[in-house]
Amino acid sequence: MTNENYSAKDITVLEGLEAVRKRPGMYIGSTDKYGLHHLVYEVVDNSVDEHMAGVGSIIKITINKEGSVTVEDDGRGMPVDPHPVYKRPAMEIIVTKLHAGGKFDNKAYAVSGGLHGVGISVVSALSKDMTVDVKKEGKIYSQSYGIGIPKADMKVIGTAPKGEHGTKVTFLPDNDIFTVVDFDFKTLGTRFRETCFLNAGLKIIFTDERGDKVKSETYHYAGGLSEFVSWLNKTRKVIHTKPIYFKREDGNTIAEVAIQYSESYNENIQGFVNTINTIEGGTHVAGLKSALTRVINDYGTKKGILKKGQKLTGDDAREGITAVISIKMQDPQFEGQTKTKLGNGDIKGTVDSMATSALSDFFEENPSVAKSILNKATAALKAREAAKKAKDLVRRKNALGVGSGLPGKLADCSSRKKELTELYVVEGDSAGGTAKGGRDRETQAILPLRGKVLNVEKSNQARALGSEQISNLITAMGTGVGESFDIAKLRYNKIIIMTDADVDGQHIKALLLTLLYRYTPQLIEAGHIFVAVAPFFKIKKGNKDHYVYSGEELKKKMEELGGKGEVSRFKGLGEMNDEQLWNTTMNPKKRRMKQISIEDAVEADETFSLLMGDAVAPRRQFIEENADKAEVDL
Ligand code: 1YM
Repeated sequence: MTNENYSAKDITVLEGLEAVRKRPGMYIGSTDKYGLHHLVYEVVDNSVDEHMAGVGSIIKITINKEGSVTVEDDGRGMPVDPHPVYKRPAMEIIVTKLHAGGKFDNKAYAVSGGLHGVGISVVSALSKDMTVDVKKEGKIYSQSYGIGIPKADMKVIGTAPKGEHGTKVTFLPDNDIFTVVDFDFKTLGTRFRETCFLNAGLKIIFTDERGDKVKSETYHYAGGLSEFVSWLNKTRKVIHTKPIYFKREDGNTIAEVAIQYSESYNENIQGFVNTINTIEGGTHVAGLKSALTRVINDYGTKKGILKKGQKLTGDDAREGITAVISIKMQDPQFEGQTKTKLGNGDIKGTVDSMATSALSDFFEENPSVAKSILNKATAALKAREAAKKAKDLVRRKNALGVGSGLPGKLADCSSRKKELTELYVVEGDSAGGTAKGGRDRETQAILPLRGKVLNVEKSNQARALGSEQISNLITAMGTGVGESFDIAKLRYNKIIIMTDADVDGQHIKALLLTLLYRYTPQLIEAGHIFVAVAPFFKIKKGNKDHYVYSGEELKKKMEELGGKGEVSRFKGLGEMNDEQLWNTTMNPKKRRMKQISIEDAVEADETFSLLMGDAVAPRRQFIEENADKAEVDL
């Protein structure tokens, strides 16, 4: 069959994929970086399903020199026999028909299915080229497609060595559809590592052949979720060596959980549903949290560790926890800003009761671990009570005096239309002064922060909230933190961090992002957090000033200006006057800003706990590996 010569039944096939090309967002979320990477996950999910079915064990993924991606597995090989209804090879139907129906839908084991879970036909519809090679029963079958249309019939192109079987898919994303077509090694690598942690024993070999130097990483974890939690805790001092682990089933729902407490003061619980990272949490995470609070309280009361009437809050019980919960279930419903929050109401109770029984058993059988966890939680409770006493004292003082309760350093804006307002959090009093002079008073508020921000990785919540800068920031934002967080109380639409472009500025930026990620992650998820981008150079030509934001832009601009112009480098915000700061960094019509995503914050946090945490060996390794990089890029 050629492109010019297809029959009536192929037309319906085309209509299906036509819909995908018309509205790609409906199938893969978007046509930006997110959607582009989603194509790879969609193909890899097929291979992971094979591993889950018990057949394949190695997946090789390669970003090829010309920008295409190859995914190769050692599973059974996609079926190639004629489809009973379409009378075409099954491979062709799977790759060219949206939601290949009939017997192909009965993949009972297939739960990796992705957030969009749309299948390989969507990838082929959105690819300029795609080739599928299948090794099966001694033969190698192959067929190529362009935007979802077969270029020719499936052919046997060789013999497969005895006992070898598997599927290899190579595809080149369509640059008419996607706004960007270059794959990011780190984004993909993070996902593949996660996939291997969630599928113990699966090996992924990931190679990037684009650069001068070929990059390759192998992910393979026999320990599964427990190893995942240990990996997440690699920079922390743990209070029990072996993670708590359990796996329970209830009807069609399987829950697998690993938990390990460290001396850290933070909580890091990651949820997965059918191997999809539920960044916004949801009912599975809620169920685990409620079980934890109950079991820890019950154990503490029963053993007399908690006095009569003493009760741990959820925050107390989770101080220093690192946990991963992975559930497999039928028909997950995703909600939330980024559709990464599990909504199925019944799952909360299911997970709660599974976790309650598993954790109670564990505590009974491991009293020394239970005791360390209770010590940690009661210390949190005491710190919280002490902080409350101090806060009440301050509150009483405020009640006696006048004022709004807002920090004295805050230069507020006048508009009460919240959607228009912005809070600039500025490093240093002097830059704060400049920002106050340069701002739009109606919509822009300025909060100067003096000196270093406290490292929340190394202090508990009470101490953090007791620090002047942190309490100023939280008060100015208005939302509160932890269990009393309320996004409706947010006082500004955008919170913009503005620091110098030097190492100190990077450091303060990382500290602030870590703080926001740990204490108010909801603000990041909802897209309220930004980082201001200050210019790097000023070019003076005649009486006109031009600002550029990188060395590359400088080169381009200088070429544009015919090589003439006097270049000066901005070192800090303080070097600019009010007007310059307004023109380059604060004027909403001209400024550059980076919206912070949870991934950015996670990265800042990981880098941070590495640099500031207790573990020495990984810190040394990180510094050695990054010694050639001038700064941590955020
Ligand atoms: C690099 C991408 O697609 N591997 C793959 C896909 C399938 C199978 C094996 C497979 C599944 C089944 C039986 C089954 C697919 N099968 C189907 C369909 N790798 C990649 N490996 N035999 C082989 O599910 O029963 C769709 S994909 F439709 F046949 F089930």
